[in-house]
Amino acid sequence: NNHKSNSRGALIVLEGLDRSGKTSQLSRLHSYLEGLGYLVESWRFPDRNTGVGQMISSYLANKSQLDDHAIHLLFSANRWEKRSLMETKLRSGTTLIVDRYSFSGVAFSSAKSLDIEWCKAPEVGLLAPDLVLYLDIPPEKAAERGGYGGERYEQLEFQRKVAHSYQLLHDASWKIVDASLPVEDVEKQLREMVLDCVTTCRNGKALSQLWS
Ligand code: NYM
Repeated sequence: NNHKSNSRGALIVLEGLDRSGKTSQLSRLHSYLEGLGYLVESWRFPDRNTGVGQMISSYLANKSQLDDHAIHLLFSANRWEKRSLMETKLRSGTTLIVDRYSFSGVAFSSAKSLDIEWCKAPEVGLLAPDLVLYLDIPPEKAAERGGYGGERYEQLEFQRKVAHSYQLLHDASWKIVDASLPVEDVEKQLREMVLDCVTTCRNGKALSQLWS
């Protein structure tokens, strides 16, 4: 593989309901890309390691209460505080595969009846993903998988609303993958899409910004 020194990494986002399999697919993709010789890092939002991330974590654990708008803006701030590092990594050739991004932000908050355009506004100017992979699973099926951790939002009734919000949000550029399929089948589909994206970015596709 002839890695061009000025070629950039790809920004790849996995989205989906809780228990849709994002986290395990992410780690499989990570190993796959690494095995092919790519520079790759796995990220996730919320990033609970920052000060803002700790406030979010405490909210999700029901240890603190926050106004719906305020927590929405904290989730967004948590992405903004990582934006410049994200850009540096991408421009230096590292591919980032990210567990949740702005789409989770909008889907979860608008499921609480916040206005969808209001929810999108603080995300404008963040880096746009080169690829959004949506792991599609019926809320009932995700709930059957068990392991809802007892955090805020991890309830069937709410997840149904989130699924609806995701439907309003996605556009033709998203790749929708049937996450009810066996893990290996999902993995196989994701590998192809990811490889295609990484190649396009290496060949000079420009970085762009949300929300256009
Ligand atoms: N979540 C995640 C939001 O409500 N807004 C956001 O912007 C993001 C990134 O946090 N139930 C919700 C979705 C999840 C929860 O995520 C924690 P995870 O992937 O379970 O750590």
